[in-house]
Amino acid sequence: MALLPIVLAPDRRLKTVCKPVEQVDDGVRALLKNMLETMYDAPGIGLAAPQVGDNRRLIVVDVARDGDEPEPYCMVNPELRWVSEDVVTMNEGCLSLPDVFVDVDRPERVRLAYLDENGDEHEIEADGLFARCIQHEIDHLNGVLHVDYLSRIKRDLTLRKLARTKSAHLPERAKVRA
Ligand code: K1U
Ligand code: ZN
Repeated sequence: MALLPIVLAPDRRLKTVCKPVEQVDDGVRALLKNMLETMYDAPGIGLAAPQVGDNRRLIVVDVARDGDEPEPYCMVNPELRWVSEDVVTMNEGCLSLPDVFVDVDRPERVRLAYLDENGDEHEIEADGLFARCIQHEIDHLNGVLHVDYLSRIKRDLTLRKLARTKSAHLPERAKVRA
């Protein structure tokens, strides 16, 4: 297993629409495992493949509370099938935009279909933080960041500030190249 470097904004890899996975093979399973390890280490409650520089439709999520049993989900080609009319607002963070928190309105409940790490199909309903995190991660697969919900002027200001401070958030070994 390996910890993967997390791609920080601004970066074109975070603005790309990811490609569907055609076959859930050992390579995909290894990437999902490394993504889970990277997410727990960050720490975070979700992670999408473009955040580790891969452009396939893969996400991992675990919203279990500290001290509870982990509840990891590996999702391949996740697809929203239904969203509730009730919308809730939450202040969201993002591992690719450290220290940037944005109020985002999202449907409170969703139904989605996905393949697991064995290629088996699932259709589940999610609510609360689980639904929130799934929607945030699916946004990543479509090249959408939480700052894209801000007005253009606020988003541009935030991204410009991040570009200036980006090297402060990079691991030491990456700073020579940055
Ligand atoms: O995709 C990401 O950038 C991960 C992100 C997911 C997310 C956060 C908040 C709302 C929706 C989706 C994070 O995990 S940011 C870190 C975070 O929220 C957290 C970290 C430790 C404990 C609890 C939460
Ligand atoms: Zn994010």
